[in-house]
Amino acid sequence: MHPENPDRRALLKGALNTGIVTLGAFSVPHWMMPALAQGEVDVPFTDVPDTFNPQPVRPGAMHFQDTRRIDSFFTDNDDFYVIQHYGQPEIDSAGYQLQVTGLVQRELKLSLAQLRERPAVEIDAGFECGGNSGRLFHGLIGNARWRGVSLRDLLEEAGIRPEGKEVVFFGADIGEEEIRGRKVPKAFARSMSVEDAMSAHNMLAFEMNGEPLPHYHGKPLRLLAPGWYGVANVKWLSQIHVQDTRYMGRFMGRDYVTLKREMVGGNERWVENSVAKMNLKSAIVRVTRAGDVHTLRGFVLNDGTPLRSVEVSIDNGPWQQATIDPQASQFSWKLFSFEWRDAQPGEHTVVSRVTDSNGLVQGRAEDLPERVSYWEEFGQFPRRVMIGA
Ligand SMILES: Nc1nc2c(c(=O)[nH]1)N[C@H]1C(S)=C(S)[C@@H](COP(=O)(O)O)O[C@H]1N2
Ligand SMILES: [Mo]
Repeated sequence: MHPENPDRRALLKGALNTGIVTLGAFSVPHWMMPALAQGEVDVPFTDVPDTFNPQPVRPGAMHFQDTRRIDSFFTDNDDFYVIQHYGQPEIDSAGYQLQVTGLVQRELKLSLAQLRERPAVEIDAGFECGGNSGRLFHGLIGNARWRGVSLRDLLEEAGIRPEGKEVVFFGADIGEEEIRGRKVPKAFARSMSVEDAMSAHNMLAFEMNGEPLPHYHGKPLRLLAPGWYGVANVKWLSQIHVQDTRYMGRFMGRDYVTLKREMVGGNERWVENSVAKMNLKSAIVRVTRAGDVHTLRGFVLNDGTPLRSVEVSIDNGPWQQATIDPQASQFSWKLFSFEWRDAQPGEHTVVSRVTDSNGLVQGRAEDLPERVSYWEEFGQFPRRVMIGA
């Protein structure tokens, strides 16, 4: 399935279990490695009722990844979470055209074939919905290898005029919104500043994990903005428009808006911000046991700032270094693991925290600024597990 190596996913699935292999508990060839090593069992959490039961992806529906079963660096396309607000439009790839309009030297209209003729770029990137949370076992998440064309190159070809300030990305999905008593058709849309849009990492993606972009994930073309929350990654992209004002719309100004109490130049104020770049976050999502050894596993997401460390603490004990999966790259998720060797029977609290190279530390939820609404939950996530005798 993967472009360079069809066995790659199988290898990746094996890679996370190497801790077990090196313990000498047993050894099997990588390509035969099951999701869990033989004799390795999941240890359920006791804090969240284990009734959460994500279903296979279905047309039109929202889909969660069951993070308690994460066993590979790349999320299968069928398992990558799915969210949309106006349904999933069917776009005929043959007739598809991307428009680039507004404050540019030359407006563009490009077919998928024309886009595919441009030099291709690839990046491993993971993201989560801005509404992801512990209630959902953080299941609104995924990590994939994306292939497409550089957004910056395309914008340079169109030539942003000096008065252009904001780049708006419109999806082909249209919903009816009632605004001030009037029902109007509105496309899903998000915008970013010209500076953010011109980041070298942004791409217009037409492939996901070596396959044409699946319908649910925006076929035939989506924006991929590495380091941003899911909402910025506009699916079924149909138009890119450059303008000289902020773009106002539901998903910029009304929904996906985080309300926080912050100090603003010495004054305490309630501040509203669009959900934008990802906050520094880690969470433990899986605990397994093989013999005497328990393994804590989790993920880190952030805006691409390099990391200094990921640590875990057990029962409020000292922070101990976890190991980051070496496949991690700047914008991918970073899977981590920690071998817990002296776990005593009984119920325990386990928690992770991540620190980036600027010294920013993932804080405890109770130490973060007061926040209304569930957007951007990125505080530490203590979990409870029961260790058997
Ligand atoms: N066109 C369009 N793009 C969209 C959305 C949408 O409703 N319409 N939802 C956004 C949100 S809120 C999220 S979290 C991500 C989810 O991307 P995925 O379904 O590929 O995981 O898509 C974003 N892009
Ligand atoms: Mo989202």
